[in-house]
Amino acid sequence: MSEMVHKVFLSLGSNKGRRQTNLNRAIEQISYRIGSVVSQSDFFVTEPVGFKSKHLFYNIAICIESKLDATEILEITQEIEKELGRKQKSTNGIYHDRVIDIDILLYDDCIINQPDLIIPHPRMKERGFVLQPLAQIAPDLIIPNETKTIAELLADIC
Ligand code: PH2
Ligand code: MG
Ligand code: MG
Repeated sequence: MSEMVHKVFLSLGSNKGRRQTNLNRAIEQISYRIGSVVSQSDFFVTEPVGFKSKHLFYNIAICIESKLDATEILEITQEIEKELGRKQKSTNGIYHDRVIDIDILLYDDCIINQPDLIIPHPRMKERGFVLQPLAQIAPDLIIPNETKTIAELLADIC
């Protein structure tokens, strides 16, 4: 664990079970185990993207302050997903309905390219269900290696 406090943006989604409860439970666990939640978007109801399902998603973005490194955060978010009842991970890019999905979008200004962890999240720029909540809490943020703000990236895809 490093001493510094890191600013971390997460995207959360649920389209199975009690969706708002699932998200609230995840946020509670994140705040206990990863770091304090400094901002939280509204809940956005979104159509499933990349797979067919009749179950709409609830999506939110949160900003947390954490002393943990990115790999530790990944491990804990995966534990929380399991504890909340997530059974299946996406396999070969095939998505399934999920009780909870927690994705790390940004970790300070870091660029991380590990087999199991890519930051900034590689698909965040083209996903409305990520950018819309994120634009609510960080419209002027510019992600590493990008020139446009989150609000501008969102306008591009709208
Ligand atoms: N997550 C996915 C794939 N598709 N669609 C919506 N609307 N919201 C999500 O969170 C989502 C998705 C992969 O994690
Ligand atoms: Mg995801
Ligand atoms: Mg995920």
